[in-house]
Amino acid sequence: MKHTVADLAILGGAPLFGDKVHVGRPNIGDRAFFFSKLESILDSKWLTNNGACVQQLEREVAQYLQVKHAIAVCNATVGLEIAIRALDLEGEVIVPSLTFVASAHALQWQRIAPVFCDVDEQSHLIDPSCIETLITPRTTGIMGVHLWGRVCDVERLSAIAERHKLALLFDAAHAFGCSRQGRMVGGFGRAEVFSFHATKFFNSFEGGAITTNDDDLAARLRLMINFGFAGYDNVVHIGTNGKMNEVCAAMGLASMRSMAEVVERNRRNHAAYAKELADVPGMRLLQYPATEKGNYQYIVVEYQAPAGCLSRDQLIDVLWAENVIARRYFHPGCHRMEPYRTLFPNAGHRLPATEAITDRLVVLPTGADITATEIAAITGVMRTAVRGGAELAAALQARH
Ligand code: T4K
Repeated sequence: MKHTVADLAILGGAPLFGDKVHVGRPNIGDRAFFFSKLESILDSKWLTNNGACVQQLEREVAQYLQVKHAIAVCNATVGLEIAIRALDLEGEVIVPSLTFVASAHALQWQRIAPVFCDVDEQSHLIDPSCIETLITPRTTGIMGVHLWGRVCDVERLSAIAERHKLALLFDAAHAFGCSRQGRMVGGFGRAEVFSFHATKFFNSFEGGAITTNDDDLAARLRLMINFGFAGYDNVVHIGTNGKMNEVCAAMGLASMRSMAEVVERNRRNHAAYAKELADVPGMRLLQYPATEKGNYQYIVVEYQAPAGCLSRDQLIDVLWAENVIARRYFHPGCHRMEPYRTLFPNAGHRLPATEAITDRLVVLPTGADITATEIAAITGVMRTAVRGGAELAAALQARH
């Protein structure tokens, strides 16, 4: 434990961890199952293009999410691009700026302008009360993002979308296994898109899924992920290559088999962080609703530096020196990244909550590899750093 400022690695003490402890460390699913699947993939000589593992993963995902169609894709970014095209979106689409840049890029990549909307300061989710003022004759859709695995106010968003005849799509990259009022994420809006990237609690190395209850849309999505082929030599639609391969699907199936264990571990980690951070000034740990299913995959802290204490960025520097690779997700907000900063230089004026939140965010490591003792050590550093007050802040300032 680091009880004094002088123990901190940034001031010359030994780092807390010999090896780096990262946010986003993958959870490795059932290894024996994965290896046996690899053997059968190699034996079958069927490596991609709607193979047996992909089909099995799609069935299992659809059943788990209680949705009619789950279409496996190579990653969520391509999944979003395909869903956006399949829904015929064009012109402008309303999307939060507080998200991973892929949500905005998936639109801009297709020359659709992302119109950035503010979020609710407590939940970090798109604020429905800000949406209607952003609607113009060019608006064709709303893309909600279930950030951190917390679920958007789907009822209000659906009502707005219906009233203005807009398509409602969800970036559900963070929300696999989460529910709202007992309904699993996957069936909301016209379609939802999940990420199974290595850094997600449920991973297929790279991958994702588009889910929908709309049969026609599902048929269209299936054509689009495979160049528009509707059988040998028969192309009936414009398409791309969005397919998931068999090895990724096998990893997804292995993750499926260890998912409950990982979620329980994440839930316990979250509770441990909550207990440890309760007495640290300036820290607010984002909570997950206890009555819903959650995946607890992000430990998100809003740090508002008490007067004179070290800043958020200094706190991150302190943690990195200890080999705790905390992140500032999703700083500085999409609207401050290119090309959006240049295209929409005034967007920040209507995003006060986003601007405030992005300056406070600290995302901490969790997952199957982190122990309660390590969490106590990480939070101990944070406590010592904040208690170091003005003296530590000045010492860190002097280092720059
Ligand atoms: N929408 C939202 C809301 C998203 O958050 C994302 C992705 C998407 C859409 C798009 O989904 P995909 O197209 O990726 O399926 C990472 C992930 O690459 C990205 O998938 C994720 N969100 C985002 C939140 O995080 P970076 O740029 O932070 O990655 P990187 O390389 O810095 O790695 C993150 C941390 O994970 C590091 O501390 C190292 C650790 N790590 C990473 C990998 C890949 C490992 O320990 N092992 C690994 O194999 O984007």
